[in-house]
Amino acid sequence: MTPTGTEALRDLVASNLVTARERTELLTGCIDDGDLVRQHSPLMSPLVWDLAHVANQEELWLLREVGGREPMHPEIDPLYDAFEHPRAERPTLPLLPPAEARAYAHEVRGRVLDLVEAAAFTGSRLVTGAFAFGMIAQHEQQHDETMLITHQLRKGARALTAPPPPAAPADALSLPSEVLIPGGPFTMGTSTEPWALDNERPAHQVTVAGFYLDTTPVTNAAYAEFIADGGYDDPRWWSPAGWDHRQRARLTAPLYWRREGGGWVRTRFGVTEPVPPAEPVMHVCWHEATAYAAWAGRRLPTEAEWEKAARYDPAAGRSRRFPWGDEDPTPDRANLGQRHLQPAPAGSYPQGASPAGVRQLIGDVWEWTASDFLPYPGFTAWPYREYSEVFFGSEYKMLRGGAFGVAPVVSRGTFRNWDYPIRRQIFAAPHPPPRPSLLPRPSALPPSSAAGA
Ligand code: AVJ
Ligand code: FE
Repeated sequence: MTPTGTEALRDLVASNLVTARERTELLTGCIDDGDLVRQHSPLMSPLVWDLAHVANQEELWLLREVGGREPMHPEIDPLYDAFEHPRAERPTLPLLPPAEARAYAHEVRGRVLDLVEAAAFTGSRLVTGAFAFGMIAQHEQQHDETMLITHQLRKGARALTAPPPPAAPADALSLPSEVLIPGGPFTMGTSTEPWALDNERPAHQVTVAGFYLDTTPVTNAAYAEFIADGGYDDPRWWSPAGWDHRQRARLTAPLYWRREGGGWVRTRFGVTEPVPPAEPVMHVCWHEATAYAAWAGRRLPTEAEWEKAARYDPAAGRSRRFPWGDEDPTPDRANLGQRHLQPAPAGSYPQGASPAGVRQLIGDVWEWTASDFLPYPGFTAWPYREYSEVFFGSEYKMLRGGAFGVAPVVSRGTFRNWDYPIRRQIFAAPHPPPRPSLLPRPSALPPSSAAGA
């Protein structure tokens, strides 16, 4: 995504807006109106809210801010302001019904495409490099992932289908189990990526000690060993807050897992099947990920460690956009964009490996890190405080790397996601904890606050 020239930017903007809308239409078109207005979980909005919210944000930022147009329906703005109404309350609001929400989204989009035709992408900071347009394409895709999570929470017959990912490559089982990420300084964050969001900025130097990292995500098989070994019943592996939550919420296995016969089955997008052993584990909260890591004799990586492993190229001595280099994601490098409805087996995507040989850092599953959501030194909220700044603090834990449901436009080595440590509905996993016992200099471990320090 390094476009030059106005025409190239126009094409880039248009294609990203169209791709996002096709996905929104898929997610909102494969179920009936009842399922669009129903709340499938108190954690999530009704899907029809996401649809009109996406359109409303597009109208606010592109038609009003950039285009200087008058509001189309100012009376509906408060309904779709995420800060006015928590998700649990949204079903009780006088929301636009499905047909009207679709018409509103369609109307906004038509006017936006007219604006793109005439735009020069120079002048204000908001339009330079088409930032606001990229932000809105990313926003729609982020809500598409949210809608995918809602689909997974929804009870009932399968509505979505996609081909499975390719089988694991022949060398997946013979990879070294872990590799050394060398210690030293590296550049974290970015000041140059044109569509990077405020919390990814600015680029700054961070020093991490050397550490070992698994070459693949944690598999269902490995996680099932933790369960079989009594991991959920042993407070030794859990932090006090984690143990308290495990007791209260009666956690015994990842969300969607159920014992059947001698093994485990799980339900995904309306289909129940045996848990596939080689697939990366998902739907564990930060407390479970942390406990798993402790049981394995490890800990979760800090956010800085994760980003160094994913971006730093020791040969060139610099941080790159992705584990494989600076080129955009392609289907042979990463499982992104809801092309499949599941992560690929551990050891997949050799073309997407990092310089040290770590696979699947980008795509497949979000990875919980040990770090809190903190601003980088020199952070400034832009273009709105409610994207990142209001969430900074120790309440949220950082997720990195993106899952199979993350679109390429939202995917890069600097992208930062966050959620509460008790959340399990997201497509997240404990990949890949360093092994402190193998560290070259255990005393030199970074403090857990190293990220963004
Ligand atoms: C970055 C995924 C935490 O969904 O709450 C969507 C993204 N921000 N609309 C969220 C977002 C505003 C955000 N996350
Ligand atoms: Fe939003």
